[in-house]
Amino acid sequence: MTLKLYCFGESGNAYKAALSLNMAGLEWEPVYVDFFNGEARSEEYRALNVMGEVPMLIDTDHDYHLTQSGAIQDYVVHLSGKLTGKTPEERREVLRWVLWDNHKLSSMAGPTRFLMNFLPEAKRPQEVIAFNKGRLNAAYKVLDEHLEGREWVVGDHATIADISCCGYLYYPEPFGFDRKEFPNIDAWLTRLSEQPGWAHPYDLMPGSPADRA
Ligand SMILES: N[C@@H](CCC(=O)N[C@@H](CS)C(=O)NCC(=O)O)C(=O)O
Repeated sequence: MTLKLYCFGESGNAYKAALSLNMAGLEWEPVYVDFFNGEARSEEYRALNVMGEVPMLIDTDHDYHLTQSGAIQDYVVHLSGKLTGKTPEERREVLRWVLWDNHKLSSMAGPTRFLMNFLPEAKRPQEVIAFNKGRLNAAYKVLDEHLEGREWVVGDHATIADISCCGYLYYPEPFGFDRKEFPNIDAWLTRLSEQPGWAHPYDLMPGSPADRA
C-alpha cells in the first residue's frame, strides 16, 4: 500500500489525517508542502486540489487522491476498519462530531493560531483575534461538557471524532487555549496521547516553526 500524505507540521488539519493513518496502523509517508512559501497555491498543487488546501492524500495503489481531513479520515476508516463507531448510530455520532469540529473548533483554532503566531506582529488583527477567541472559548466549553463522565467523544474507544477534535490542541503556540482550564479536555488529551500510534504533530509530520526561525 502506498499512501502519501501531503502535509506540514504546523497544520492541525493535516495532523488529523496523519494521526488517523498512524493510529489505524496503516503504512504511509509524509510529503512536505512548503505552505509558508505558497506551495499550496501553486499551479501544480491546485491542479491536484482546486481548493488549494492541505492535507491531501494520494493512494498510488488505487490511483486515487482525496482532500479535506474529514474525508481522508473516512478513507482511513474504509481502509483499516478502525477508529470508527460500532453501530450505525455510533458512526453517525462520529460524523456529527467531525462536522462540529470542522465548523466550530478547528476552523477557528487554525486561523487564530496563524494570526497570533505566524503573521508578523505588526500585521496581527487584534479585533479579529479577540472575536475568534470568544468563539473558540464557547467551543472548548462544548467539548469539555460533552467529555464530562466520558472517556471518548463517541462510544468506548478512540475514533476519528477524537482525532478531529484534538487537531489543534497539542500545539504549543498560544491561541487562547489553556488545557488546564478544561479538566475533561485535559484528561482526554492525555488519554489519547497514550494510545498506540499517537505522536505529537511536530514528530509526525515534517516542518515546524523551529525550522523557519
Ligand atoms: N476543512 C479543511 C481545512 C483545510 C485547511 O484550511 N488547511 C489549511 C492549512 S492547515 C490550508 O491549506 N489553508 C489554505 C487556505 O485557506 O488558503 C480540512 O479539514 O482539510
